[in-house]
Order: sequence, then structure tokens, then C-alpha cells
Amino acid sequence: MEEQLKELKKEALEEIATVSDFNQLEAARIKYLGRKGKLTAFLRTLGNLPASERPRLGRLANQIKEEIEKALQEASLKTQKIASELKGKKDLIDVTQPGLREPLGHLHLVTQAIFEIERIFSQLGFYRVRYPEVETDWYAFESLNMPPNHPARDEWETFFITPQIVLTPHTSSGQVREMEKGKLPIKMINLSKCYRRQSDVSHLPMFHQFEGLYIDKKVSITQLKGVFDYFAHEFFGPERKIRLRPFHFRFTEPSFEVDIDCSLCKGRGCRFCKAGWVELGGAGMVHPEVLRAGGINPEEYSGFAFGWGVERVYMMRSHLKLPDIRLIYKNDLRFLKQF
Ligand code: FA5
Repeated sequence: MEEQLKELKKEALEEIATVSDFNQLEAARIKYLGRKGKLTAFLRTLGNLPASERPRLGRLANQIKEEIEKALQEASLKTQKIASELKGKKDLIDVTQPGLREPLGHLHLVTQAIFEIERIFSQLGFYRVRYPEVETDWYAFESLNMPPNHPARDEWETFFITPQIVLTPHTSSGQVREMEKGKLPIKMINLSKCYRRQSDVSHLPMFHQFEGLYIDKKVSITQLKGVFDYFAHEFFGPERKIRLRPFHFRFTEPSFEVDIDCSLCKGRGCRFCKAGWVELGGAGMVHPEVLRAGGINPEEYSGFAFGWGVERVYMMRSHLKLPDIRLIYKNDLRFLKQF
């Protein structure tokens, strides 16, 4: 029995001597002195020993217990020292190490497109303006020759705040606002947010349009076509072609839809396009009623206007065959980092 006790002491002290962190220390304590520990188990059996042996072995066991406790205490001091040394090393500052760079983000693809569109039109003398995202019925519809209850308004699927206040459904609402400034000629590009009650794979409830308005004496359709050709060559590439297709808007006369040749099939016709052409947006010569609403004499002045979607033209340029246009605003970094 005595031999077993001495063996146990040797084993415990050797193990405790190798302890280097708090977890190992705690494991050793539990192994020998814990409720089910080896020494505790021995002390429990003391009562079964013959009375003559009990005092001597009891004393020896208690002495060993004290020695183990002392060894554990010393080991605890040692592990604390090791831990603080390690921490000290971690806290050391290497002043020669190069600095860490903050990860650099970039502008959202729509902002990039807006800046580029602004740059291209500024080369032709167009200045950028922005008009409110919340608009009166007058600027959004009535001044544009769309009286109350006119069915043409349905196209704009408008969010009404009150019967007279709407979320701007198109940048054309900036036309009469610009005319009211009273400065001629006008050569504005209104790049702003628009809202419509539309949300599907090719429609966003919030999107951007860029609205060109040129008003001067003797402005002609030839100039309108020249501006579109310039934009298309700059934005889409010199080989691209634009065509005007007759259409109807209440605020332009004549009115057109503007198409660009399809880059995917090179104008031959494919599933993506309409017989080789893809629609860019609307355009036309400013209606005399609109000029009058803006205080401009249609006998003296004429002009053209166009309104195209920023997200749509960007998709056309980058040949992005997005399964869903709403991805642009999902803010998924895996998508956005590609632009
Ligand atoms: C208009 O909004 C007219 N104001 C354009 C105009 C201006 C005509 C000046 C004549 C003179 P339309 O509703 O077709 O037209 O919209 C023009 C373009 O905006 C579309 O071709 C498309 O590129 C974009 N667009 C319209 N609705 C959405 C939408 N919900 N999501 C994304 N883009 C849209």
C-alpha cells in the first residue's frame, strides 16, 4: 500500500512538472485531487484498512496531498508567467513592418455610368442638372401636355403621395422646370432618380433616367440624330448604329423610340433583340404646348428632348445578360466587385 502511494506521488509530481498552460494544470489537479481523483480515491479506502495501519498510511497520504498541492501552486505561477510572456511578445510593435492597407472599394456601377454619361454630354455642351425626386402633378404630367385623367398617364405607373404630389416617374418633369429658369438656349442633361410601381426582371421600382433637352432657334431633327450618334459612338463604341422609330409621346411631336443595333447578333436578329435592334429610350421634338407651359414662344424657338434609362444603357454596353435587373441594387458584393 505504501509503495502504491509513493508511486502515485512520483507520477503526480512528474506530470505536474511538465505542465505549461492553465488547461493542463487543471487537468492534473482533477486527475489526482478531484472528486474522482486518484489520491481522493485512496483516502476514501482508508477506513477499510486495519486499525494498526490506518494512522501511518493516513499521515503519509495527507503529506503526499500537501506536496501535490504545493507542486500545483508552483506550476500555476509558472503557467501565469509563460502566459504573460507570450502576451508581451504579441503586444510588441514592430515599427519597421509596412502598414496595413484598408481595403479599397469603388463607385457603384450606376454611379460610374452616371459620371460617364455626364462626361460625354458635357463634351457637346450639355450641363448637368438634378430635379426633385418628389414632384407636383403639374411638372410630371400636366405641363407635359397630359391633362388630369388622360389615359397616356397610365404608362408611368405612378406612386402618388397626394392626388397632386407624386414620386417623380420620369426625368421629363425637369423640362418645364428648366424652361422656367428663363435662360435660353437650354442644353441640359437631367440625370436623376425615377420611381414607378414596377418591379420585375427588367423593371426597377427606383431607377435613373437621363433627360436631354436642347432648345434654341431652329433646332432640327438632324441635330437630334447627330447628338445620339455621338453618344452611341462614345458610350457603346464607334461601330455602333442608332435608328429612330416613329412613336407617340404627348410631350413631343414628332416622337420616336431610339434603337441601337444589337451587339450580341451584330444586327442580324436574336432572342435578345427586336430583329437586330435594342430599344434605348424615347425622344422627339418638344411639343409647342410644352414650350408654352415653360413660357417659351414656339414660333420663335424649337427643341428636342430624349429620356433614357441609365441602368438599361449600362447593361447594353457591358453585354450584361442579367437574369434580373434588380440584382444591380441587391448590394451583393460578389456581383458589385465585378465592375
Ligand atoms: C419616358 O419616361 C419618357 N419621359 C422619355 C422621353 C423623354 C420621351 C423625352 C420623349 C422625350 P419611357 O417610359 O419609355 O419614356 O422610359 C424611358 C426609358 O427609361 C426606358 O426606355 C427604360 O430604359 C427606362 N425605364 C423606364 N421604366 C423603367 C423601370 N421601371 N426600370 C428601369 N428602367 C426603366
